[in-house]
Amino acid sequence: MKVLLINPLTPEKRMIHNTPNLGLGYIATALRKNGFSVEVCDGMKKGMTNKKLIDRLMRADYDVAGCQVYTCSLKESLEILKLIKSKNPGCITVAGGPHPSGDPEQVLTDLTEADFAFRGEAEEGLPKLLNKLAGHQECAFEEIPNLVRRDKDRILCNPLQPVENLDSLGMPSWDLIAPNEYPNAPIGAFARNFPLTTISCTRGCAHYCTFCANTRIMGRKLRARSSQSILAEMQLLYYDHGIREFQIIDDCFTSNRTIAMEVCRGIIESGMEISISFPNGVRIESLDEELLQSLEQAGCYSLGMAIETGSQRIMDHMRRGQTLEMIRDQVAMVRRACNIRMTGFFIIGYPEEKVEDVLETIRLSRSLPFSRANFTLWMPVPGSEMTEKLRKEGKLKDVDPDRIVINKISYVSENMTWDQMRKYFIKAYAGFYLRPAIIIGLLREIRSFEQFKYIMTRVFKLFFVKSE
Ligand code: B12
Ligand code: SF4
Repeated sequence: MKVLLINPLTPEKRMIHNTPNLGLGYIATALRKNGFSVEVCDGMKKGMTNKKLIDRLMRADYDVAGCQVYTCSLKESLEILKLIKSKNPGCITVAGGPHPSGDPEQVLTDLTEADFAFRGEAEEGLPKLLNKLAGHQECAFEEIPNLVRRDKDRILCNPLQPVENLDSLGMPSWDLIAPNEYPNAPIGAFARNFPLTTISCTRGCAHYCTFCANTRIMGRKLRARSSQSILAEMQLLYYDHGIREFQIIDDCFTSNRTIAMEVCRGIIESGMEISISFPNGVRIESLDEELLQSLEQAGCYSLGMAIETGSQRIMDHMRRGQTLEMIRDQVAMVRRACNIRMTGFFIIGYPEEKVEDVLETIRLSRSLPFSRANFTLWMPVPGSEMTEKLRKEGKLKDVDPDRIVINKISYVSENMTWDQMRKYFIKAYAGFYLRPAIIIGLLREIRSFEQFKYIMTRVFKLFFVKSE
C-alpha cells in the first residue's frame, strides 16, 4: 500500500514560521516499519504551492491519503480530501493532527470526505488500521488506539491512549522532512545558526491550564525519550544533515530534569558545536541554577518563558498554579545564573480578562529583564477547557476556524471590544519593543539581509495588516 501524507497550506496562508513536520515524519517511520511506502507532501516546504500539491494528488497513485489538520486549515483539508475522493474514489482517507485531537467527536462531521480520523498520536493506530483494512492483520476497530470512525449514524472515538515507550518509535523519517527542504524561517525570528531543525524529546504535560489543548494531543502524562535516543538523533542530524541549531519544541522539556541534565552532559561530551533554543515557553518553576548552567554549556542561548499574564486574578483563573511573586523571583534567578536570553510569552484577550488585566500584563512584560516578548491573542483552540466552556454556553458560534492563528482576533471577550483587543495587542508589542535597549539588542542579532527582510515582514504583518 502506498501512503501519501499531506499538510495542506495555501500560499495565502503560508505561515511565518516553517519548520520540518515532525508529526508526519514520525508517522512515516511507523508506516515504513510496517512495510508501507510513504511520501510526504508538506505545504510548508520551500517552493511548495497549492498547484504543486494538487498536481501531486492528481497522479492518484496512492492507496491511502493522510491529512494533517490544524483548525486554521480545516477548510483546505476538506477541499483536498474532496479532490482526492473525486480523482481517486478507492483511496482511504484519514485525518489527524491538532484539530481532530481537540475535536474528535465533530471532525468526521466537518470532514465529510475523511473515512477515518485519529485523535492524538497515530504511530501505533494508523499502521494497525491500514493492516486491518489490507487484510494483513485481524483486530477490532475498538482495539486501534486513538481511532475515530463512523458507525452508521454515530461517530465513535476510541479513548486517548498515549504511546508508552517513546524510544520504540525511532526517529522521524528525516529523509522525507529534510530540514534543507524548508525555508530558513525558524520559530522566533532570531535563530543563531543555520541549518536548523526542530526536535521533539518529550511528549505530554501534567498541567491543567484552561487555555491550552496540548494535553488533548499528547496526554496528561509527561513522557520522555531516553537521553541516548535524543543524543543519537542529534548526532544524526549534526553529521548527516549538517544541523547546527536545534529548536526543542516540547511543552515541558525542563520538567524532566534528569533527562534534561543527561542530554546536556551528552552534548557537552560529544563535542558537537551546536546552539539550542526553546521556542515554546517552559514552565518557569522547572528551572534551577545548575540546570540553566548545563543548558548554557550545551549551547542553549534562548529560552521561552511561559508567563501568560501579569494579573494574579487571571493567572488563578487560567489554573497556572503560579504566583507573580514566584515569576519575578525565578526570572531574576535565571538572569543571575546564566546569559541565556529570555523571551516572555503572554496571552492577550483571555475570555475573563478586563482592560486592567491586560494593562497589568503589559506592565509586567516591561518590568522583567526579557530581551523579547511574544504576545498571542487568545484563540479558542478546540479541546481547551475554556473553549469547551464557551462552546457549551453557545458563545463560539461565530468563530471562523481560519482565524485560529496567533495574530488574528478570533474571539472577543465580553469585557472588551474588538477595537480594544487590537489596540492593546499593538500597545503590548510597541510598549515592549520600542525601547532603546531592546532595539539595540535586536539590531545586534541581525546576521544577514535575509534575516532583516524576514523580521521586517513580521513587523509589517503585525502592525499594518488589518486583522478584521
Ligand atoms: C512545533 C509546532 C509548530 C511548528 C511546526 C508545525 C508543523 N507543521 O509540524 C510551526 C512553528 C511551523 C507551527 C505553526 C503553527 N502552529 Co503550531 N505547534 C507546534 C507545537 C509546539 C508542537 C507540534 C509538534 O511538532 N509536535 C510533535 C509531533 C510529533 O506531534 P504532532 O505534530 O502533534 O503529530 C502527532 C499527532 O498530532 C498525530 N498527527 C499529526 N499529523 C497527522 C496526520 C495524520 C494523517 C494522522 C493520522 C495523525 C497525525 O500523530 C502525530 C504523531 O504522534 C504544537 C503544540 C503541541 N504541544 O502540540 C503547536 C500547535 C500544534 N500549533 C498550533 C497553531 C495554532 C499553529 C499555527 C496556526 C500558528 C500560526 N502561525 O498562527 C501554525 C499552523 C501551521 C500548520 N498548519 O502547519 C496549535 C494548533 C491548534 C489547532 N487546533 O489548530 C498548537 C496545538 C499550539 C496551540 N497554541 O494550541 N507550529
Ligand atoms: S500551557 Fe503548557 S503547562 Fe499549561 S497545560 Fe499547556 S502545555 Fe501544559
